[in-house]
Amino acid sequence: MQSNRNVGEHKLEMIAGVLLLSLTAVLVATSARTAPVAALTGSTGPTPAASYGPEFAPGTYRWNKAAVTYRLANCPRALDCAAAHGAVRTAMAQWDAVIALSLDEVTEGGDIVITWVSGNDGGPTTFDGRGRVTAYSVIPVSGGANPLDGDIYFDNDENWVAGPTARPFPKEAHLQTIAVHEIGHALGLPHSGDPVSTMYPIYTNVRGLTQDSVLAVQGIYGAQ
Ligand SMILES: [Ca+2]
Ligand SMILES: [Ca+2]
Ligand SMILES: [Zn+2]
Repeated sequence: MQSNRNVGEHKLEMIAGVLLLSLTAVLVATSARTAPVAALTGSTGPTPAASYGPEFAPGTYRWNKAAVTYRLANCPRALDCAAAHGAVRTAMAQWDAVIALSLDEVTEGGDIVITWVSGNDGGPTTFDGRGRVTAYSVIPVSGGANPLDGDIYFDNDENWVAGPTARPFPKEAHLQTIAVHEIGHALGLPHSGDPVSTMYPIYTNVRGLTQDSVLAVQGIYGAQ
């Protein structure tokens, strides 16, 4: 997820497998740099290459199992840990409620590992401090075979909030909204061009799980 300080927006972002070793991942990373969302990126200011969204159909990359686990590996600096974890669990539950794939929390291991990191102190990429990029997630390009598949990283320098948010980004970053978007990627969804969609790459306010994204994910895993 990414942002622009001037217009108070942030662009939802992901890692398109650029750091994974498979040929498939390399192809994804290459196509990502020419994805349609690049134009949107240009309209909101300078953007690093990694910010461009993926270019693939929903279902191209998916988990090859009926149950996927997730683990909250740590806590953000700016937000009470229980509130932060609650926001992510709520986001997870929204997806879990609509698909045949089950998403279960674990305290060790886990398919989708969720971590708050600062700068270059962890994860496959470097965060940029308060503002701009707020989160990355890894598309499950290996179907779960690669440990990085599905992992989600939140920028620990953002001012994460749970519940209502009153101040524009980057003064506040609404965790549940960003988590819902990133989990969509972790399940294999690309960006959407529809500005109201969960998977639209630019965020301006609190957003939930939208019907287009529900239908897209049900197309991959089947309805609950
Ligand atoms: Ca940031
Ligand atoms: Ca993983
Ligand atoms: Zn995104």
